[in-house]
Amino acid sequence: PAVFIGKNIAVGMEEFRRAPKCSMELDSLEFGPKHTVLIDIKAFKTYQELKPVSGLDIWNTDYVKMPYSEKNIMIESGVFTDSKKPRWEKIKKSLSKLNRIATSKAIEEAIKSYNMKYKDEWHFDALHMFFSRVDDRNKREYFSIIERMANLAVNLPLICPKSIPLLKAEEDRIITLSHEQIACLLANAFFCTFPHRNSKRSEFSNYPDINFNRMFADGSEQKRQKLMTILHYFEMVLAKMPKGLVTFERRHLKDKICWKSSKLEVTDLHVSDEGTIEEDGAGMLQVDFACAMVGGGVLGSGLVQEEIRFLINPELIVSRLFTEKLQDCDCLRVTGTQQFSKYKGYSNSFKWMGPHHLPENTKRDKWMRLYTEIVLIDAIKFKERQQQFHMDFINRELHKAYCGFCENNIPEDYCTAIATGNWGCGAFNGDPRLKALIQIMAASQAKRQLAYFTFGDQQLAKDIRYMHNFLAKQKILVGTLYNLLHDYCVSEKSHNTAVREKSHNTSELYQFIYKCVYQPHST
Ligand code: AR6
Repeated sequence: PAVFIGKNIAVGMEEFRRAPKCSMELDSLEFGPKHTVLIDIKAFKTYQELKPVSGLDIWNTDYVKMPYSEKNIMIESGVFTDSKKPRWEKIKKSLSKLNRIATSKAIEEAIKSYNMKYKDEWHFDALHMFFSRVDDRNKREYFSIIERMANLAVNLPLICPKSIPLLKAEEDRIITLSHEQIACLLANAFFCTFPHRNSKRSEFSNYPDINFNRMFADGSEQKRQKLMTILHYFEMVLAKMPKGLVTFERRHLKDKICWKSSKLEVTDLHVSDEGTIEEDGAGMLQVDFACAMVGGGVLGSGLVQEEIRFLINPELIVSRLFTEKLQDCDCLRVTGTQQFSKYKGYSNSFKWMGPHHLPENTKRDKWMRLYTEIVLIDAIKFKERQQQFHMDFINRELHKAYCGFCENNIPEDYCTAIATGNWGCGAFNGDPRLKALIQIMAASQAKRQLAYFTFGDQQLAKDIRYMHNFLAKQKILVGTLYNLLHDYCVSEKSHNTAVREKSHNTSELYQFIYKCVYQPHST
C-alpha cells in the first residue's frame, strides 16, 4: 500500500525459540485425577521400562469400550437358537487365520466375521485395488505385514490392559501412552475391532470414527497412497518398535479474553512463502488445521493439511479413539508423535515418498517423548466468504487460536514459537489476511513468536509481512487492532450487499486498517 513505506523489521527465523533448546525441565511423570498414564510409572522411573499398567475392564460412558471386554458380545445364530458369544474370541480366531492368508479377500472376510451387521454395507474395493496393483514380491511383503499386525492386534489385553478415559467436551484431561500401545490400538482400528463405533446413532456419535472400514472403500489413487502410507507405518514399528511415550492433552479455555482492552504489542513474526509447518517448524508448536472431529477425513477421502499430517504421523490417528468433538473453546495438544513417511503433492496429487527416518541421536524429553508438539484447532467452516467479517465469528476464532497457543505454567522465554499458516482458509473457506491477523493477535496475547507459512503464496506473504511491520512500527496494540476489526465489520454491515461483495476483496481489510491509523477521522 502507498500509505506506508517502512523498513522490514521482521525477525529472522533463526532467532525463534525451538524445543529442545528453549525447553524447561519437566516435572517427573506422575498420574493424577486428570492425567491417565497407561504404563507403570514406577518401572518407568526406576528402569526406564515401558511396562503396561494393569487396570479394571470398565464398560461405561466415560471410557473407551475395549474390544476384549467381556461385555463385548456378539449374537451367533445357530440352527435352533441364537447364542451370545464373547466377540473377542471371534476376533482372535478370525485374525489368527490371517497367518496363512494370501488374498485381500481374506482380510475382508476376517473383518466381516465379527462385524456381521455391516457385511453388506462395508466395501473393500480400495483394499482389493491396492493389492491388485502390487507385484508378487511386494504382495508377499504386505501380507507378512498384515499377519504381524494381526498378531499385534490380538495382544491388546496384554499391551493395553487399562481402560482409556474419554477426553470429553470442555474438559481438561491428559492421556500418556507408549508408541507400542498406540501401534496396538491402531492395529485394532485397522481390523475394525472397536465396539459401538460404527453407527452414527450410537453413544459415540459425537466422536470421530476409529475403525478403518471407510479407508477400505471407494478405491482411488489417493486411497492407494493412503494405504501405502499406513502400511508403511506398521512395517516400521513392527520391525523396530520405538521406545518412548506420547501425550494427548485436551485443553479447555475457561476465562475469555477481553480483547478490546488488551495492551499487548504484536509479537515477532516470520512470514515465508516457502516451507511447511511440519518441516520448517521443527521444534515449534505446530498447528494442525483441524476438523472438530479430529483427523477429519483421514480414514475416508480427505487429503488436505490435517489428513496428511495424520498420515505421515499416524500415531495422531489414535486421538480419534478418545477425543470427543472439539467445542469452541477446546483444543488438543499432542506431544511426541513420530513422522514415519515422506510425501509430496497435496490433495489429489498426494504421493507417499518412502520412509522418514529420525536423525541419529534424536533427543527425547524426561517423559521419553519426542519434541514434536502439535496443536489441533478447528476453524469455522464458512459457506460464503463474507460471513466471516462478523465480530461473533472473529471472537470465536480468536479464542480458539488463543486456547491452542496459550501456556499457563511456562514462562515466556521457555515457550517455543508457533508454526502456522492459512488456518481455516482452504477447505473451510476463510480469508487468509483476516486469519493471519487473528493468529497474530492470539499469539501476541499468548506472548509467543509466530512463524507463518503461506504455502507458496508470495503476494500473501508480502501483504502479511507489510501489515506486521506496520503494526509493530506504529506500536498498535492487540486491543487497538481488535477495535479496528470491529470498525471494519460495522462499516461492512452498512454497505449494501452489492457493494459488500466487492469490498470483500481481501486486501480491503488491510487498506481499511492503514487508512484508519493514518486518517483516524475519515472513516
Ligand atoms: N504447511 C503450511 N501450510 C499448509 C500446509 C502445510 N503442510 N498444508 C496446507 N497448507 P486446509 P482448513 C495451507 O484446507 O481450511 C481437513 O479436512 C494451504 O494454503 O487443510 O482449515 C480438516 O480435517 C491450504 O489451502 O485447512 C478439516 O475438516 C491451507 O493451509 C478441514 O480440512 C488450509 O489447509 C480444515 O480446512
